[in-house]
Amino acid sequence: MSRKLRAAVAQLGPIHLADSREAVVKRLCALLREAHSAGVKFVVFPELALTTFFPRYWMTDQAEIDRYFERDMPSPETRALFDLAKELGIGFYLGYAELTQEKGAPRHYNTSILVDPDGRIVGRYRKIHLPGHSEHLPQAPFQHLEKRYFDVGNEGFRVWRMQGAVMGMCICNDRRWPEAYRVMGLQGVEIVALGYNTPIENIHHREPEHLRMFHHLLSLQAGAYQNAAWVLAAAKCGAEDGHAMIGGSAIVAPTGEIAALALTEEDELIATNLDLELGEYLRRTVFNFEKHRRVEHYGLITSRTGAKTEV
Ligand code: CDV
Repeated sequence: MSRKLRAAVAQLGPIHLADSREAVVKRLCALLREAHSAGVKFVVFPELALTTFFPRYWMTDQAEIDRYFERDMPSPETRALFDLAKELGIGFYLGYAELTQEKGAPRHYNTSILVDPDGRIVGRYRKIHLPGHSEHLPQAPFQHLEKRYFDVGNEGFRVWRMQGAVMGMCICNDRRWPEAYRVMGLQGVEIVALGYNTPIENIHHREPEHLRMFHHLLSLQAGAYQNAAWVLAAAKCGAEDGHAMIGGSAIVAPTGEIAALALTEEDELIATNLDLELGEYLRRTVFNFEKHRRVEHYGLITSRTGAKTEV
């Protein structure tokens, strides 16, 4: 019997500093209704989907920073999204900034959750590959302060069984790291959900703009193919208060082929029927991990972080 799940990526256009959480949640709910009309059962929303991409702003007042974080999930403002998803019988992935307490101290994470069609949170992921910098770079066109505002995720790359599939999560910059997909691949992941906010400009060095989209799609396609998994990637994009970010939300098949691609830089839904058996021949043949992996030669991957040439 074939296993299919009709799934969608719900791309978001810009969220400006002046936009309230309530206004954003209304947009998420509109996309969820559109998904329902299209027969979709699982929806992926972007990274930090409730606010503007605030790591672009230098802030020193912790109270000001904490305004972008959620202390509870569902929060009073997101309750409507959970209720609607339950009413429509749709599971979803949502990215947001999480403020929690660990051993009596505040911790800040760039987090995503998996919510089942009954509105229950079944999985949580805290971003591990935090990009950017922690110091103020006054010469840069904008900041990328994820290393300042977030703690490194402390829960690893896990998978969960939901809606008949093995699902994993990662967030934005994680998609550029093969280790992220592989750790999920080794747990039999079938669907990798991820959200992202990728500025069109690289603040560290100038590069042609088209490379941002090329590297984004290259990373998704390689991760999908090499782990025989569907990859569902949702952008927050367009110009937020003048700061432009790439679109290119995509659904990538286990073959590495792009099954659906967003065309705009606005709120846009793209949907595909995920055939969960499509990756099986890859897992049986070229990527039969049990048969072909040679872990005795991979030690450096976990014992060494930076490259070191010893010859
Ligand atoms: N939000 C992100 O993680 N953004 C990063 C940076 C490096 C642009 C990304 O990988 O897209």
